[in-house]
Amino acid sequence: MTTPIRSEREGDVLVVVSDNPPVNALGAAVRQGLLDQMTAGLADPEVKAIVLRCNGRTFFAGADISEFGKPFVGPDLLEVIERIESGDKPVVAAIHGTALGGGCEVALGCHYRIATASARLGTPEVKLGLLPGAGGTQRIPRIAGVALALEMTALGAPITALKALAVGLVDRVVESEDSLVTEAVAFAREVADRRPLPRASEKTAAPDPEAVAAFRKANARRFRGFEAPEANIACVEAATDRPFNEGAAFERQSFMTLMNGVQSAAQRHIFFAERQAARIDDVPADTPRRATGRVGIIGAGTMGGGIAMNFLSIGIPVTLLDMQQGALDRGVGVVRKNYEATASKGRLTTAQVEAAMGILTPTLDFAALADCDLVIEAVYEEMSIKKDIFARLDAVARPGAILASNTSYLNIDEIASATARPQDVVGLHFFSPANAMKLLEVVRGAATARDVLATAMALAKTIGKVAVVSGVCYGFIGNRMLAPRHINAMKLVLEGATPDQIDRAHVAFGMPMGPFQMEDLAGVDIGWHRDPTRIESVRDALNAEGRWGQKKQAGFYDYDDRRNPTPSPRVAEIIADFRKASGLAEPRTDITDQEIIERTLYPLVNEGALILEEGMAQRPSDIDVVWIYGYGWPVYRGGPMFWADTVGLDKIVASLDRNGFEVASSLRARAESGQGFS
Ligand code: TC6
Repeated sequence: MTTPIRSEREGDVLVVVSDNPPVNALGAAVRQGLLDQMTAGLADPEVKAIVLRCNGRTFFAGADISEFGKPFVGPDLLEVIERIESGDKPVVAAIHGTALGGGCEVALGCHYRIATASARLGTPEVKLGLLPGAGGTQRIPRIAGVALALEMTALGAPITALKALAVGLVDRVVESEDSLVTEAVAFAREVADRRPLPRASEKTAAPDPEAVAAFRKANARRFRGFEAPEANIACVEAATDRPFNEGAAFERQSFMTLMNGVQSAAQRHIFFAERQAARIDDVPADTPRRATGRVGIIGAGTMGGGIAMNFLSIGIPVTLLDMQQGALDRGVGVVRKNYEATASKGRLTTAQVEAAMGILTPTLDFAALADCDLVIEAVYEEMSIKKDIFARLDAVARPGAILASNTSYLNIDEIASATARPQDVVGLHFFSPANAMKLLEVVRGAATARDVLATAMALAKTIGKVAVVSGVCYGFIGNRMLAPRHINAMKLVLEGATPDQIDRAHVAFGMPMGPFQMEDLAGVDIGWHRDPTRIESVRDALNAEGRWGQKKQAGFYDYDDRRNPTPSPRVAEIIADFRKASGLAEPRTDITDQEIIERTLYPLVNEGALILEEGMAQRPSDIDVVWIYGYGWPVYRGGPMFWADTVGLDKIVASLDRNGFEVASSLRARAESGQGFS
């Protein structure tokens, strides 16, 4: 068996090298190799000091996550780190790229650390529902104090090499990666005879109860529902009130509890699901990409402006087209205001704001789109308008330009039929606010060319989005699944649940907001027929009274000037009147949160199964990614399809049957065969 770990001699310094692409994950073979090489180096009388480095793009990026949840193959990482730290020869970690998780913990087990200026160190395990289980929660506070340890472990925030230098987590920083090995060897020689060896485990960490309390308070909202952050905090506290070995044992036990729990399984599922989503089954990874050096956007509204910011922020020039000067000016003004708001929080410099605004070209002239490589239409959701725009675009766009629509519901194939080049047409469905939301649904039309898809997926990554491919169906993946949730939430209201009760059940489940809060935010009037005399639903009745949502300070809730919602007595009356006028039964008072979840989220899962049956999503995990990044589904529940497995598909089918839903045949078949979605 070839080992990913080898060593080379530089005089009296042994350089141990890991070569385990793509990210030098610390899998079983790496751990064994490290143990062997360290043991040999420590035993060799010719070796006075050891340097540990990695080949490729990064230092160890952590434990090998794909090993988690499977039978363990030794040696474990603790043993490797213990061997390094307890040895009697100095070991210097030479860090480039990202020293993450177990990788950071290996580095902290070394006696010295030297890093390139661009390197970053971090313990992001909390994002996988875990904690740094190889001594990280015990060593970081001992070196850098409790406050930073909390940020690094419970928030999973990485730090730069310079910050690490300032707090003592690294000892030296070198400018360039080219000189890292030479400097590390020189450093190793410099410290070869220095004793005692600095061992992080031998330091003490001062308790800092104020920092812990302030940290808990500041992050209470962010941590809501998650188990791992609190476990990280408890371990960091343990570093301050017990000896290293006891703290490490506590850390180990807490790590195993998290590892065996559902939350971490869900978060690990999403880690891989997100990367898997980037792959399109029949589009090979080496498919050539088209140019995307200049982007055109049609429509300077909220959506168009938000989309533009994605490109401007990374230096891609944007031509922004609108039909009216006023709308164009407003759109450009909003983009500037958004950038300036970010700058006022210190997250952008004035120069960066001006650089972004400097590559934005507003225009009223369709012909100005002629030199764009990609044009994204973001106008009103009306097929005739979209077709008209695509016909005009077809006349001016250069051959080979990608023509995209940001439609959230409409048929991409019909839009493409307005052009003579349907192979160049694709849906790029951004989510609002488009500059911030991470999800991008890439809608694949019947004729969309493979290189257009490959380009869209790559571009999504460049602008920091997570892209998921959807087939052409009404609402694509996300909004299509949203529909049964909303329809059934409204049915429950007519049966006697209040909008507030339903929203609370969804928030308790872990969603950022419930269906009615979401309607108020998006606008209750979206899709309304605009005839105030035609009252066919509670929603019509709300709209007829101008209760269009937050923008009117009235929707399903009443809002104060700061947009704080309160349940609305007027809405309760509207619902009661509608119930009476429709001859519905007396309201029930026995509706529980469990019933709300079953009758709103099980139908959503059922719709997901239909989407898979029809081939509108490539895989169940893609659906999970859509819901995590597009709708704020709690990541610790792993997305609706993963969650469905944890509930049990048989239970879900039984509930759907009981409540009179038509169950997707594939869902029933999976439930009967015991085969889950993940
Ligand atoms: C831990 O350490 C616990 C310790 C306790 C010990 C007891 N394992 O993200 P990319 C794969 S927990 C396995 O596209 P980038 C990834 O799936 C771990 N595989 O690249 C992908 O595979 P694909 C703590 C991993 O340049 C490929 O590598 N560490 C791992 O955009 C490229 O990945 C973390 O949580 C892994 N640890 O970003 C760090 N990491 O090509 C997780 C990556 O087959 N990793 N892969 O799809 C990252 O944050 C990023 O990968 C990155 C590189 C910043 C290192």
